[in-house]
Parts: sequence; C-alpha cells; structure tokens
Amino acid sequence: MQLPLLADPRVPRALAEGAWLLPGLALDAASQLLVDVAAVAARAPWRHMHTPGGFRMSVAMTNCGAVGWVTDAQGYRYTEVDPATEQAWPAMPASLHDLAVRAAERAGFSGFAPDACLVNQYAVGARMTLHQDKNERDFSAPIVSVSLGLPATFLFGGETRAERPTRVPLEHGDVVVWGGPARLRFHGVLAVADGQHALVGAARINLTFRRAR
Ligand code: MD3
Ligand code: FE
Repeated sequence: MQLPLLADPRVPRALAEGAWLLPGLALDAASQLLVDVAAVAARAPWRHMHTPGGFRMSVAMTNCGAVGWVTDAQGYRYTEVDPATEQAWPAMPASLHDLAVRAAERAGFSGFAPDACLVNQYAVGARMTLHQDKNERDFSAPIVSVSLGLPATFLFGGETRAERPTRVPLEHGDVVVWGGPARLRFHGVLAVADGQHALVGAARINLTFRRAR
C-alpha cells in the first residue's frame, strides 16, 4: 500500500539561485548550540545596538569569532574587540563553526571559513527591516543562517529595495545558505509572533555565519 506523499522535512529546497533551505539540519545539534550561545553571551552580553541614524534595534545581538559585526553612530562594521567589554569577541564554538561549514558544503560552497558569527535574539515583537549584508570584504563567500526557537517569517527580496519580497517561513532547526547571486539580495524578518519554544522560551535566536575579512 502506498503512503500519502508528504513533504520530506529534510530535503534541501532551492529558494533562488545560490540560496538553499536545509530544513532541520540544525535539529540534532540544537541543544549544544544553545548551550554554546549562552556561554558566548556570558562573555559578550546581549545588547541592543543603534543604527548610524540613531535608531535602537529591536533585535538584541552578540558575536563570536575573530571579528564581530557592530553598529553605532560611527557606522556598520566588523571589529576585533567588543565595544561593550573592550575584550576580544569570544572564539567561535566548534559546534557552531562545524555546523556552518557542513551546511555551506551541502549547498555547494566547499571551504567556507567563517570568521564571524552574529547572533541575533528576537523577543516577541522584534523584527529586522529590509537590508543588504555588504560590510564583508568578499562576497564570493556565502552567509549561513541557523534558526532556533520561535518560528519567523523571513522576507526574501530582490537586488533592489523596490522589489516585493517573498515570504519564507523559518522554523527551529532550519538552516539557510545564501551565496552566489543571492548573496546581495535584500532581506528582513517580520515581527516575531508570541509563543513558547520548549528549548528557547519566548524568543527566536538566529546565528549568521560570515566571512568578513
Ligand atoms: C539573504 N538576519 O543578521 S538570516 C542579519 O533571521 C540578518 O536574524 C536575519 O539578516 C535573521 O543580517 C536573517 C538570513 C540571511 C542572512 C544574510 C543574507 C539571509 C540573507 C544575505 C543575503 C541574502
Ligand atoms: Fe542580513
């Protein structure tokens, strides 16, 4: 007897040329990733940064790796030192690094060597407006993103701000690799809806791995 054809949750799905959704790839590692993120945040505390225009971001952020992404009145950039602690950013934990490298490999980007992981924490209602990631030196490297905790609706735009974004639901454990022609597409995240996640509570955490330098 034939089973009904259900969507296999672990089959890679191309979102666009160069953009691959790897559903559930982070599920097995999730509890270790969260322990390691907590250790990073113990040394480089969550903070709400300000845009160069003076707006407070609703997303709380920290970083690990050789460099970390920051924004303040001086602009958007990567730094070797956490301005909040005046110490180096915590090293990138192996659990994070290894998952990012494995995901990039699956999407066809062998040899990905992330030197930065920006960690975004979305409380209920937090969002990220449409933007491009272009503070990195070499756009030939992809960005790998890992979603943990509450689900969110990701906005995947075009090469100009004017193009209407498509909506991509992202769940706990999903990994997306953004490379090639997708690397400079506009993107954002709708306000996170209220809920409770068994491991994360009332929040979404997103890890974005970059080759910044
Ligand atoms: C598509 N973070 O930190 S990750 C960011 O869910 C950021 O926290 C979002 O955008 C989040 O900059 C989205 C997915 C992502 C990251 C980089 C991209 C998608 C991308 C670069 C190009 C195209
Ligand atoms: Fe981004």
